[in-house]
Amino acid sequence: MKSVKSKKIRGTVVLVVALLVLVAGPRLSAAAERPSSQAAITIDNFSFGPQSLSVKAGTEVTWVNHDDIPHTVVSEDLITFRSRALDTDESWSFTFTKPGTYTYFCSIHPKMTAKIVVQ
Ligand SMILES: [Cu+2]
Repeated sequence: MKSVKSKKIRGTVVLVVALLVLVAGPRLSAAAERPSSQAAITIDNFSFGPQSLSVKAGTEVTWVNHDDIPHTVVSEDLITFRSRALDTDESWSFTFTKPGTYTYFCSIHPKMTAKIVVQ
């Protein structure tokens, strides 16, 4: 009789573990897809601040335009990232997944440049 009882307990433990995997599994994988951290860049008086920002791979960087004229955020190679024109107080985000140095500029005012260093 004792062995039947312990089998029952073992069965319950297996069931609980299986339920935990079912419930927690999708949440764990969703967490892995989310940016690991976040950083912000302010656009003010025709400049990006900070001019140079170091982040870890997986960081979501958000630019906010505080000027009263539109600006854009465009990677130097014109391909890696390219925002729409951001009006006053509008923001735009990009998640950097690969290490490297990303120089970018405003396509409306090309003298506005800055860089993101991804580690
Ligand atoms: Cu601009």
